[in-house]
Amino acid sequence: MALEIQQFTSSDPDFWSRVDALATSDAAERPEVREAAESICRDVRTRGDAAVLEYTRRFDRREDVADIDALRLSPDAMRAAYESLDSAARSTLTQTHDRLVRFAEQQVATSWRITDELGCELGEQVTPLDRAGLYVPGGKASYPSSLLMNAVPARVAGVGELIMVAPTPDGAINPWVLAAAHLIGVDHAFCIGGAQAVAAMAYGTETIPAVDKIVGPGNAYVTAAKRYVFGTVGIDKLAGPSEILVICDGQTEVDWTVLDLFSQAEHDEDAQAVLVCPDADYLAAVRDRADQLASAQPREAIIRQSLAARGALVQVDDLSQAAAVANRLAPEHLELSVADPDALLSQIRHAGAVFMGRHTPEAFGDYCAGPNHVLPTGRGARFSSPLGVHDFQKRTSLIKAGPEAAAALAPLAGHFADVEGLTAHAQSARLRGGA
Ligand code: HSO
Ligand code: ZN
Repeated sequence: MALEIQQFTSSDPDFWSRVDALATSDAAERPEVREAAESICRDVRTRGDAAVLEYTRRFDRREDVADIDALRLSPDAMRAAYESLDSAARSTLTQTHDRLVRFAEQQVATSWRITDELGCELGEQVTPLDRAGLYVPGGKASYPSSLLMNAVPARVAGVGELIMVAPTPDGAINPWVLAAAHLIGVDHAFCIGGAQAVAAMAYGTETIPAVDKIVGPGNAYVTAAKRYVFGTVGIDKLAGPSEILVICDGQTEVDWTVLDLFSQAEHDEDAQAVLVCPDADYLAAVRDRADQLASAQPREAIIRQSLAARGALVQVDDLSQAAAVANRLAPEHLELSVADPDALLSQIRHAGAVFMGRHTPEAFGDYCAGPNHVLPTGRGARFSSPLGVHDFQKRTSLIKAGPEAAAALAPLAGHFADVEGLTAHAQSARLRGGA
């Protein structure tokens, strides 16, 4: 079977429109999904536990559970899952956890204060959120790595309480998810999912505590629900399909490049893998080899579908043009598979995470390098950043004026207030000015 993937070159007259066409359009949410998610949210808001229980029994086929308490995951169950891992598994989990913690610790923002030239003290007080809700997807995207990626920055930020929800269709849950929850020290965990879990954490129910921010990826209903409850609570981002863009100079082992593309394509049929390279022979070699290697992959069907639907081999004039393509697409993951990645990095402006040099596959970042794998998708890297400690901290502004600073600020505030016609503002300011 020949590998199906589109290929085009910079000599094509419509080169840039073909590049643009690779971008994920923020696929207009299907109205029926949005309506269903919103009606579930409203129902949970009014009926609380009873509604959550009903939806869980129905959607997760949990007719076996009689009340919400039966959906609570006990700390003992989480500890037992952790303790029944073999030592290799435990060591992988803890080493990874510790690497993520060390990276996150670099991100902690601290309160600050300065005294300006008027003698006015100014600053910011940084505080962690009181409570965060972690959504752990079930089914094919139930990744223990994602639980760590979402929970570690929250813990490092000093969030007071972590509430975890994870759907358990037919009662099944990934034991590594439970073990990771133990390692993190999740405070409350419930076997619920979907829009009902998002609503429960946003509004609170008799049993499920209301949180201040909900993070973690989910299916279309979860995303629609997150969009709906935003404002009542914070949310991290609206996750779209995952993407990788590999820039290669044509000197990397062909198999390395092929498997890097596959590593993204295997996530799901909507995932995107793009290779940008100035060397036509290399692109041809990748195409041939990808076809052979795909046949040996357990997830061959997903890989082939994803490459056929959204993948591309793009031939450019040189590495600078490759950087321009990357900036245009602002990919979630960008590999610089070239001899001098630092030189090329200086031309990169928009990417969620950059993997520098031939020995740095995206898979390192997906699991254990340290940085977060929750990244902006769908060109979001133009304006947003990876999930991090800052998502779980907030800042409060501080202003402290004594008599001298007040005397200096009063005329400025007073003048502005006059212009805006706000007399009480003007008087309030000038009373402090001593004039
Ligand atoms: N590449 C995925 C993250 C992931 N990979 C989880 C493996 N497990 C989205 O960035
Ligand atoms: Zn991945």
